[in-house]
Amino acid sequence: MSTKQTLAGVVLGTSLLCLGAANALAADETLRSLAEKNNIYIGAILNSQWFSGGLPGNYEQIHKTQFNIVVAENEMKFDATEPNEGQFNYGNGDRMVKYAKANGMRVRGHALAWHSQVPGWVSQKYSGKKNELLRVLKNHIEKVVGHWKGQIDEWDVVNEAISNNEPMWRSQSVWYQGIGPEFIDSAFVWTHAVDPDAELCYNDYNLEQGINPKAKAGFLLEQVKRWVANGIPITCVGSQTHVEDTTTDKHFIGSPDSLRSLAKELAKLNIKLKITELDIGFKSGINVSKSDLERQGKTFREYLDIILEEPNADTYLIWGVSDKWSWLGGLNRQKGLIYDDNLKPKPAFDSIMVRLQNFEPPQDTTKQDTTATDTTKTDTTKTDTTKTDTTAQDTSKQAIAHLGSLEALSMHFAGRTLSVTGAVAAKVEVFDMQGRPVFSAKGVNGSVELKGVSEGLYIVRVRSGSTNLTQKIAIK
Ligand code: 9MR
Repeated sequence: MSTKQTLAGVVLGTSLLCLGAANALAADETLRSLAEKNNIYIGAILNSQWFSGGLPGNYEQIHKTQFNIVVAENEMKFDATEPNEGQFNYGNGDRMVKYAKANGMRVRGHALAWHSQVPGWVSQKYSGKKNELLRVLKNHIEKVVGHWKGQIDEWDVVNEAISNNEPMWRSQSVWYQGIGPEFIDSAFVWTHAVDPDAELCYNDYNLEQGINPKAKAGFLLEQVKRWVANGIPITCVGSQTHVEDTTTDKHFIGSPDSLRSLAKELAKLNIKLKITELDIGFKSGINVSKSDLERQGKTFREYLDIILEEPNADTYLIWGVSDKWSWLGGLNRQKGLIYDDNLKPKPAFDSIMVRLQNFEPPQDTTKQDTTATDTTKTDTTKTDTTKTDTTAQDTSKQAIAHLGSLEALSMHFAGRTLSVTGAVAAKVEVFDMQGRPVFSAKGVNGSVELKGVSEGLYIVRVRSGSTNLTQKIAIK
């Protein structure tokens, strides 16, 4: 058992004891192993200091042990990847991708079209020149996305394009000023054309502050509806979720409930919600008490619940590892992460760990399997990985009749070999996480090898008669 886990166990005290010692102290349990059991991604950025070798060795050890998704704090942004026109710099990004692959992690790319961290040459040469800006942005996307094609699982294609106050497009942006809001549509189309397998997100902050038309997320929802209706290849919304605990009576602006409402609205559009930059900071300068840290842990847990419980939510990514290396000081906030200055787990770490240990997927028999009729849709099967899905056409009675003397339909994996029991001449289909078919076999009795399916997460669907069984799997 690592020192970190021992400490976490000590800090947890009585609440943990209720869970039973064997469960709480399982030797190899990490956030990562528990996230994988729950079919979600949990992650933290690689801080910029990691790229210059400025972090202690236990930082990386913690990072790769506890997390299974990674994003670079600054190293894939426009100013880092194309500091001068046409001169591309992929060194740091390549290092991160190599690290991620070596440690079996999913990779986020952040960010392609953003008003900030755009190098000076863009506005100096091309401010207000629409055609030139379109050319520059298209070329940037084609080169950067092309360089990491197949290696970056999801891109923040557009970041922070909505203004903070009254919801409208952010006008202080070289892209918006010169091109208009259609730079967003174009960025998605260009990215998809280069890497059609990547998930493509719109990413922004303050999305946990309500979905009414006057809130930022309400405005965004209208845009997402339009993008979907127009065939713009967006697959996800990233909620940065930089939250402040004010320690006043009204502790938080925004709430997990609001973000959950956004997830539910996005599900109707078959778009995923991801938490991409979570931190829950306190105002700088105040004394943060033990109970403040416990409340912070509870809030971390409440945001995690959305990812565990909403079928179209799969990612919980924290904007930093330790409070020692955090951007929050620049925002006049402090102590917003789950490890303290000495890389020791905080109560927030424990809250997340305990929740992952105890989460039971809801026994929800009314869940709709959207992959059954439309393979381009959101995966709504995430939390329902073991049950027979008989809901697509309310076929439960037929399913029971069909099963007759058969055992219940089930599937098991050994490497790439899928064994099906309880089925006669089953149809086996495998979809990637965007719902695209990657493998299919008919007439399966017993087992089948999933040939040609590369490493990654997939949804497997087995159909036998009128019975469907879907399960999320990781091919390693
Ligand atoms: O953490 C990043 C910090 O090191 C940079 O100085 C800053 C510059 O804009 O960007 C920070 O990351 C931001 C992210 O890229 C987009 N969402 C807000 C993040 C925190 O500011």
